[in-house]
Amino acid sequence: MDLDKQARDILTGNDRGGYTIPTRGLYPYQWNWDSAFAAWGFSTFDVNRAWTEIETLFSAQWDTGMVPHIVFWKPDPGYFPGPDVWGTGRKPASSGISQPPVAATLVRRIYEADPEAGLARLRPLWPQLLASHRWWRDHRCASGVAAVTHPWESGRDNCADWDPGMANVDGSGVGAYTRRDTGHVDASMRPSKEDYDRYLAILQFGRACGWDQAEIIANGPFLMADPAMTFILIRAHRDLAAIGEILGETTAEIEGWADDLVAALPQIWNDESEAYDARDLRTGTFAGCLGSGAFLAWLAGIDAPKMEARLQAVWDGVRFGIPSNDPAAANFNPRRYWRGPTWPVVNALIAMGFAQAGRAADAERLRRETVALIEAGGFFEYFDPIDGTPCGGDHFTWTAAIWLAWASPAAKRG
Ligand code: 2M8
Repeated sequence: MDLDKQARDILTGNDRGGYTIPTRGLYPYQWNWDSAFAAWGFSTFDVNRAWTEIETLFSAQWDTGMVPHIVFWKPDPGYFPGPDVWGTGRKPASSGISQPPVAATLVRRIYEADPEAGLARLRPLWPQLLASHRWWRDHRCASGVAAVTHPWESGRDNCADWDPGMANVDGSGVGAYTRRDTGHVDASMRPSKEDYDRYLAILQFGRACGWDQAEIIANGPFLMADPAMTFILIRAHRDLAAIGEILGETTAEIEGWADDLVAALPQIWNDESEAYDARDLRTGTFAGCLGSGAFLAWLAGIDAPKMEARLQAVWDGVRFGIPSNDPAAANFNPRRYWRGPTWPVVNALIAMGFAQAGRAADAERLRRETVALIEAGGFFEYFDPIDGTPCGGDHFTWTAAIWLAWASPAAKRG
């Protein structure tokens, strides 16, 4: 069957009425950055539905400005940890952390694809987007670059990048619980029990302090500077400023937020590995990891000539796309989620950066390699970057979305 049609069918099949789930079974709720990608995909064939996806996500925004990483619209016992475990007391029920703020970047694209239809939808979103960016600025960028308070906040949950921070988290007292993820996909592709204990310990700290951000930043069990989040946020601030210009708003403050992040980048430059690197903000320790996070630099308009040779080695070390970890690293695992696999959705973001930097050949190579994965394996959550084996969940929303908006031969790439 035609892949464009299959991708559209996946988006409409995962539509739960105003919001899209990432995939049935494994992820039965609305996820923050998945929804922004879903909207980008919808915009290729139903722009009204694209705007609705974003509006539904932002309708769950907290009064603090935070857009939660999961919105639990309808109870589903098939996912753990659910709303009772998070205990945020919000309506609609949601988790207590956020996720990469790709919304402004993708909203700008959705608007530009059809400005006439978009203007009336863009205007009411402006204060919501602005409040969410201010939240990032106030609560995650106080020490310079963008930090994450939980690996799940990074969206690149199980990356080796988080190992130094996770090593300091005591997961021994979290109590008994039953995981659901390993009932949906092979346990060898998912995080270990020790990882889950620590994820829960961090969650329980947040819950115990009533999700008080000052307390979480000052004393929480996990706080790491994240290159990927920093690059995504720089790009998102610039896109938000461009949206502000369209709406006739003042944007100098937002540009200032982006400039401040750029000025803080030396904080996450690891001289030893000659690359941007995640860093434990409690101890100062670098993760010593090189993967897709560092290679989002170009998305932020950052040219990194010193990282060039490393990029080529990591990319040439696999066959398909840019991997989430260096294939030469001892902790590289091509199938365990985020510890080595390649993610079509991250490839799309990196390619956006390459295109912006005038690296058309690199953008095209990344697209072709991603197309090869999807053509042979289908619309899976992620893939083994060496032999192309499809991994994780099937009929996956963000893979279908980036197919339509970027990878497909029919996509209008701008
Ligand atoms: C994965 O994360 C969730 C927790 O948020 C999980 O494993 O249960 C990550 O890949 C994340 O980036 C993604 O948003 C989510 C849904 O696709 O799945």
